[in-house]
Amino acid sequence: MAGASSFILSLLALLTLLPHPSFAGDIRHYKFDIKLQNVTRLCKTKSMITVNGKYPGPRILAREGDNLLINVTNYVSNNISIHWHGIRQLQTGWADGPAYITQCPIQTGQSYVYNFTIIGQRGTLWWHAHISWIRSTLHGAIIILPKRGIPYPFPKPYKEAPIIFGEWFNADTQAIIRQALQNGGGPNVSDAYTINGLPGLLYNCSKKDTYKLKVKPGKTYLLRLINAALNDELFFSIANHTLTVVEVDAIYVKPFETKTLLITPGQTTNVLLKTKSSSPLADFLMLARPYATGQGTFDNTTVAGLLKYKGSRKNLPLFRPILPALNDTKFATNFTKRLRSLANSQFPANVPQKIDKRFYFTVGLGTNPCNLNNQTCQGPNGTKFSASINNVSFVLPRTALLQSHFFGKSKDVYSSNFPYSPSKWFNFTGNPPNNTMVSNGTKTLVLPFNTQVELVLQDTSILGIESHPFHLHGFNFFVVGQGFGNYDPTNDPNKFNLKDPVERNTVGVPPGGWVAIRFLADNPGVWFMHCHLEVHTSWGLKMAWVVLDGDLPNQKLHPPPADLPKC
Ligand SMILES: *[C@@H]1O[C@H](CO)[C@@H](O)[C@H](O)[C@H]1NC(C)=O
Ligand SMILES: *[C@@H]1O[C@H](CO)[C@@H](O)[C@H](O)[C@H]1NC(C)=O
Ligand SMILES: *[C@@H]1O[C@H](CO)[C@@H](O)[C@H](O)[C@H]1NC(C)=O
Ligand SMILES: *[C@@H]1O[C@H](CO)[C@@H](O)[C@H](O)[C@H]1NC(C)=O
Ligand SMILES: *[C@@H]1O[C@H](CO)[C@@H](O)[C@H](O)[C@H]1NC(C)=O
Ligand SMILES: *[C@@H]1O[C@H](CO)[C@@H](O)[C@H](O)[C@H]1NC(C)=O
Ligand SMILES: *[C@@H]1O[C@H](CO)[C@@H](O)[C@H](O)[C@H]1NC(C)=O
Ligand SMILES: *[C@@H]1O[C@H](CO)[C@@H](O)[C@H](O)[C@H]1NC(C)=O
Ligand SMILES: *[C@@H]1O[C@H](CO)[C@@H](O)[C@H](O)[C@H]1NC(C)=O
Ligand SMILES: *[C@@H]1O[C@H](CO)[C@@H](O)[C@H](O)[C@H]1NC(C)=O
Ligand SMILES: *[C@@H]1O[C@H](CO)[C@@H](O)[C@H](O)[C@H]1NC(C)=O
Ligand SMILES: *[C@@H]1O[C@H](CO)[C@@H](O)[C@H](O)[C@H]1NC(C)=O
Ligand SMILES: [Cu+2]
Repeated sequence: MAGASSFILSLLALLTLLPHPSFAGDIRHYKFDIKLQNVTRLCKTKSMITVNGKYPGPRILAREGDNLLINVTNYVSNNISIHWHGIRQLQTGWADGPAYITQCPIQTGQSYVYNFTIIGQRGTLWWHAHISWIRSTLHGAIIILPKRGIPYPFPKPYKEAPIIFGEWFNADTQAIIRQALQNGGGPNVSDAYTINGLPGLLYNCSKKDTYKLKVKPGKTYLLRLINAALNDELFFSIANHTLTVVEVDAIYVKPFETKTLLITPGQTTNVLLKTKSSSPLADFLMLARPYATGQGTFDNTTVAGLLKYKGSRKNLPLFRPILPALNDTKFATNFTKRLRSLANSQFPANVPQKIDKRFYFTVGLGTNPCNLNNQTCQGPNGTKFSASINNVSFVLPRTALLQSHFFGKSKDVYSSNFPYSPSKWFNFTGNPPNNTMVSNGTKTLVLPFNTQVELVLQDTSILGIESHPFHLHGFNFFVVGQGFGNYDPTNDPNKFNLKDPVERNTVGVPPGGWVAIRFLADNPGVWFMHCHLEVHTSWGLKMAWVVLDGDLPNQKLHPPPADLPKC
């Protein structure tokens, strides 16, 4: 007996010493040529940055365990980098993509091969440019099938369809954000939302650009929803149909039914759509429009797609779903509280239980002094809009953090003193302080390998309460609690769900409230964390974690690939 158990123990020890054993899949090559393409929507033609001339960009199809080699070549004048949103990038932070965090951008005429293996993940994710506002046109779906022979934990769908929500701007988004950052005001809003690149029939000059989902009666379809919009959380609903939510951010959830769902930029949601048992003599609109909580102006238009039953006639009556009010926080709260991990033996919820480090971050807007000679800026009271975490507005370095970290040259690039908790305490969700000026810096927080982290993100009322969809690179996290008002460190933890909380990579901080997340820092590298409303990221609502190597070989960041772009 003793011999057998010590044999098993040494086998286990051997297994942990081996490099990640999970690369048992295929090698998949993709070629991404970044080039300009003329695209016409709403009767406006725009020369836009695309991958392979496609808008939205090409779909990446892989299987859990596959090694992806994506050769990105930049044929446009802008610098480019691409992020594989939600892919954990275990030991391969070099392939994560945020510009000046894990890599310098790919310059004009250069190529970079993103090389990563999909370990322990399956579901819907997406890729997008991670530099300035280029992701408005540079994004696409990543579909990761389960390993061969492993079924979905829900009825096998008859067919699948990606539903990518985007934002169409008649103007160039680069110019929009450049101008806003210069004059300090809020950037111009989009002209339309899109489903798979199409604004739909509710906009002028757009009837022919309507996404159509053609279905058969009595079947189950898997819709892979992705919110690729720049600045807007969205409500989505299909008239006269109920959706069953089965997965978010490539993590299966306990299935539940809903007529309407909420999806923030950065999030993905898989739903089952069961069609009616016989062909109804009707067509059905699928609509999406914003959930908006801030005080700024926003694009309040509605994108429409059509659900059509095959073989049905023309000129059928058209039904329209009822969406929540633009500011329906009650609905948003109710919906997000229904999301629960499967938490079974096959798909356990490994929630960190013994927390090593606790952090409390305030997130919200703020201001910078106007630095325009002779002029007043267009932000609040003649200032410039800014945004911060714990009053630090993050300044991107000129070289990438990950290289600086790996080569031990961080001294002049970043500091490691990002505050654990707010430096100035006030009633965060009460009356805001008179002084709304923020500080700035390139500050990080260092975590030893395998630190169990708890982080509470607290919205502030500075320049108005607002929901912030927070995205963490390199990890999934568990959403263990959320509430309104100020987080109460004495009483709120008693209400945490440590059993089956939803696991994801992007979570909405409730407007005027807080959310508590937990993650295990088991992935060495430098990992960006930011609001996925692009305008807030641009204003500085971002920071980075530095996770140190562990002792074992499979706990260390790989050395950089030879073709890593230079600054
Ligand atoms: C886009 O349209 C412009 C103006 O019509 C034209 O000069 C240009 O060649 C077109 N570009 C592409 C990539 O088709
Ligand atoms: C990537 O694509 C570029 C452009 O086609 C090509 O020149 C380069 O050799 C490719 N890189 C690799 C590693 O295949
Ligand atoms: C991709 O990276 C792995 C290590 O993560 C390495 O073994 C492999 O050779 C790389 N592939 C290519 C084509 O460079
Ligand atoms: C769709 O829903 C509306 C409102 O609930 C209802 O009046 C109508 O009969 C339904 N139509 C079909 C074809 O299901
Ligand atoms: C959308 O915004 C415009 C301009 O602010 C406003 O006139 C209109 O009433 C709004 N529409 C809806 C549906 O809220
Ligand atoms: C939502 O908007 C409506 C109409 O614009 C307004 O009457 C209501 O007070 C708002 N509700 C909240 C919670 O802000
Ligand atoms: C919350 O969701 C449940 C389940 O769908 C529903 O019955 C209830 O009416 C919802 N409450 C609100 C306030 O939306
Ligand atoms: C500032 O304003 C003065 C008077 O209007 C003008 O002469 C000067 O050129 C301005 N300076 C700048 C930098 O715009
Ligand atoms: C702008 O200034 C006014 C008057 O000084 C003040 O009441 C208000 O709070 C200020 N607003 C902001 C956003 O700083
Ligand atoms: C914070 O402000 C809110 C809103 O004004 C108020 O309800 C709450 O009592 C305040 N909390 C404290 C601790 O003062
Ligand atoms: C903020 O300004 C208001 C009015 O200008 C003043 O009454 C109040 O005392 C100030 N509060 C602080 C904390 O300075
Ligand atoms: C950071 O703050 C300093 C001091 O207030 C200021 O001079 C500098 O312009 C700021 N930098 C950025 C990028 O906002
Ligand atoms: Cu935000």
